[in-house]
Amino acid sequence: MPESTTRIEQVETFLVDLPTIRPHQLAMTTMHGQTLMIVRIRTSDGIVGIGEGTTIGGLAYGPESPEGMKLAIDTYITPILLAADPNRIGATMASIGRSVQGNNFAKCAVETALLDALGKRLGLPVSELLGGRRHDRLPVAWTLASGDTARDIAEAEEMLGRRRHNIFKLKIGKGDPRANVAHVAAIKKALGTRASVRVDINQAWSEATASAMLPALADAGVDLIEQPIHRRHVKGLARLARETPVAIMADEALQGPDSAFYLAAGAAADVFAIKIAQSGGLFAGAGVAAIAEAAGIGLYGGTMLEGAVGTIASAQLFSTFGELAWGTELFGPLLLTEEILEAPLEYSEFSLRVPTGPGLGIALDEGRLGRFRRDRAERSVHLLKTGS
Ligand code: MUC
Ligand code: MG
Repeated sequence: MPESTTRIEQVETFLVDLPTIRPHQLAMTTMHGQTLMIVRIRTSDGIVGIGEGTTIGGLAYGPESPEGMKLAIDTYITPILLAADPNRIGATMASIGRSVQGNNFAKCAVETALLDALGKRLGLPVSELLGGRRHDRLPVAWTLASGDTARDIAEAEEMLGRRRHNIFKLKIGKGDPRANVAHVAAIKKALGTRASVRVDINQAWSEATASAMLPALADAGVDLIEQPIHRRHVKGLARLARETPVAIMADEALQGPDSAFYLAAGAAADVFAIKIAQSGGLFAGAGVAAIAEAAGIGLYGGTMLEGAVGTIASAQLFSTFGELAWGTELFGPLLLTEEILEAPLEYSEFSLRVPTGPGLGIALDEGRLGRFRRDRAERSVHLLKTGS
């Protein structure tokens, strides 16, 4: 595209605090709410692109927090954007990359907003800017993480009954590993062949514990085991992948194409959880997927429990993959009590419909969003203080 006269006039960031429908218990934290960092990029032709950066439990999951993303964008990325050509996303992101190290989540939010704006300008969905859509609907897993076995089983039954999900990811790794395995076995026994049951240990076990527990998870009928040990221990993950009959998936170990190449070269995982934020953006996520495909590693569309904006940005990318052998877990908006879109996302028949409109194909409901903006709402102070 020739250099355009279109300019970026304004970059706005704000935080939105939303409650979750129930506590969400992971190995490293229990969530009671989710904070979305929304970025809006307004260009001189009147187009507004939106992006989102979200993580899990503030700084409990990884090195970036919503507050930190906002600061990185406001202080360091916005001056670069204000001098950039919004139609040249590759050059703009490269320029940001030269001045801002790390900060993958913040960069992903900005890249999403640039893609949304360009798609709107061209009248094309973001998927078409990323190589072209190959799937109109994506299978969506649900995470059972209430912390209570009976409640998780009841939740799974409800999802199966409504035909919303038939793939369940169980968050384990907190407390006694044997109790974790018993919890998983009880849920798989109750659901039988009606559902695929998978587990995510979120790095909580040592290699010795994982080596002792993984056969029992296999015996229980688990289909997929996600990030059992610390992300640094790539050789350990490779040993576990070799000795375990069930597929092993890398999540936290994947921090963009460089780590994907290292993991693939070391045969450290059978499946990659592609996350746009962890990868450093949608183009970097596509790079991770390309390495997986070249290495014969299965693809899974991961989430950072994003709200609707990050979820649809992910969906736009995942819809371009040839084969998504393990489906996706793009259920983030369903974990939140509030709808923040003008038109809700369509989840049915165990899948999510990828929007077809220009850009991301979604519109934020300003009124609803405003009620939960941290800079406007009294309520969010309470959410922040209590985490509930
Ligand atoms: C993770 O580690 O995969 C994805 C689903 C969920 O419940 O938590 C996330 C994070
Ligand atoms: Mg995970």
